[in-house]
Amino acid sequence: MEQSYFRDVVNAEYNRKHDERIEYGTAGFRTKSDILEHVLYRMGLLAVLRSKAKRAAIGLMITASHNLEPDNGIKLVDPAGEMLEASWETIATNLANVQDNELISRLTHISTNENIDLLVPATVIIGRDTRRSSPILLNAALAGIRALYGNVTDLGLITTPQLHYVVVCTNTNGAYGNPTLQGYYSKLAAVFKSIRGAETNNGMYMNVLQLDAANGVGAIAAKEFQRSLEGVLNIRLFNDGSGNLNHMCGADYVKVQQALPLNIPSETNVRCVSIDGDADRVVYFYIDRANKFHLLDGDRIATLVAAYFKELLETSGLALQLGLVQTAYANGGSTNYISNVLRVPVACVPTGVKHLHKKALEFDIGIYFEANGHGTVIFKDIAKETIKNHAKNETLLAAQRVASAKLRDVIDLINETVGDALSDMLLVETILHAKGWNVIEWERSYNDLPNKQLKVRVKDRNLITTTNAERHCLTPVGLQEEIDKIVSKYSRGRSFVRPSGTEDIVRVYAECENSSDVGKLAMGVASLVYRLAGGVGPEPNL
Ligand code: G16
Repeated sequence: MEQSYFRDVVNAEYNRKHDERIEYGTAGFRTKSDILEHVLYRMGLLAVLRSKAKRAAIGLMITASHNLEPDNGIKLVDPAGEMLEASWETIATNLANVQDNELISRLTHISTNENIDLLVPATVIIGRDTRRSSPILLNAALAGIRALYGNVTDLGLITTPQLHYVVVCTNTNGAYGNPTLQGYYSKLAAVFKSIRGAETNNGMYMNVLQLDAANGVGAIAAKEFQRSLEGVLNIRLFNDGSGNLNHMCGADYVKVQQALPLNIPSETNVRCVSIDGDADRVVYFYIDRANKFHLLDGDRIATLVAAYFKELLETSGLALQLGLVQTAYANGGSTNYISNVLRVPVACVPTGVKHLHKKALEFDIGIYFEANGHGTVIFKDIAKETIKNHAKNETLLAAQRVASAKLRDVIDLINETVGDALSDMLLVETILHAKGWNVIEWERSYNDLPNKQLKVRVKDRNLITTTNAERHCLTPVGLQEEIDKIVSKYSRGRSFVRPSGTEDIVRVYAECENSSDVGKLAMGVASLVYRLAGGVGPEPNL
């Protein structure tokens, strides 16, 4: 049965056109768009097998998220809206790299090894971002799905988190929400409005927000919210698709450069927000009276959310376990605040929301955010049940009742499947409104340590290996010792290096107490990477 089932998969149009090896990285396959066609075709094939294996709909998202326009990529979304299971990442990498004449035998091998019943019907839900290369790559993926007789729901232009949302809604028969874009918009907008109530402003909180949409697909979603929330939250939209994708704008640019994105007017103390190219990351920022730029990144969002949930749990009298997950990029100031002031348990895992999500599942309420603004909150089913039942309890005191109802309602504002820039933004706005805070009061909770990120080009970034949630470098041998020597010269200094899983570079992170030293520290470590790990091109500089 198996060999013959795969007989139609050989398609000369989607043969490999180069021999470059490609890996399923931090967030799927991601590289120059012109070498991806055969990979997309093969991922169409694989998505069908994954759907049969799980007897559920699978998602395929065509995007390179924060990368610049010439790149593209693809990631698979598992049935509960989570990232593809790790063991299938290896399967995906192997399938993407086999020679054309081995394609049938590799597919046969996967189906035997994974015990897949090929008679089970398959459904693949597919979406794409606004890159020029996305339609061609979409055709390749569709050809792959059809070659294995899979059913397709093509959602067209869609943000990554919207695709995750539709996948989980489809697989839960609508229990998580209506499996359409309209379902997504109306669920979030309705709950946002109902929590906010009639008072659109509160205390120092003003309902005006400047949004930089990175010229990406998120602009389409932002326009929907701009329309449906008018008067409740007034969104001024910039970089709405007419300029270059992620070019000097968007969440990654703002986070790494710690600078205003293009086109955002520099208005004193006005709350601004940047999302990235596929709207799964969000950071806030503002310009103060002295024209100084202030960043409120994923760490700030995580701490704001954690403090809010902690307060609601305490007031409502619920004993649910709250936990927060970060990565090595989390600013030392935030980790210190979470552990010593909020007293919420905090865990550190490797980069990639797949790792954070998995760890967050261990808590009743797990909050996870990368410093780059990628994150969400997830709830155990039992925690949701407990909250719902508690809110119904008629013997509660008034304050307990109000807090329990808020907890119950806010769950619906959160896209639990994966980090969702727009849902996260609505959550932040809800919390700031509830507290009556402007952006300055939000920032007051703790001080960030000055920090800097650099990128270093090397011949082969995979020569750098790390351990201890990427905080310690194992190879090249000797590099970590040299990093330690430099770091020891700086008060509260910390630095680490790791190969990126989405760009062909090594990332360097550094932080220390003194802002005038942080550039020197980052440069010192970047030069070490350049010298000891095979740097290519010009030496790194600030
Ligand atoms: C992706 C991942 C994030 C990760 C980022 C950078 O984000 O989803 O978890 O932090 O890449 O990863 P790396 O440092 O390995 O390049 P996005 O928004 O680009 O999909």
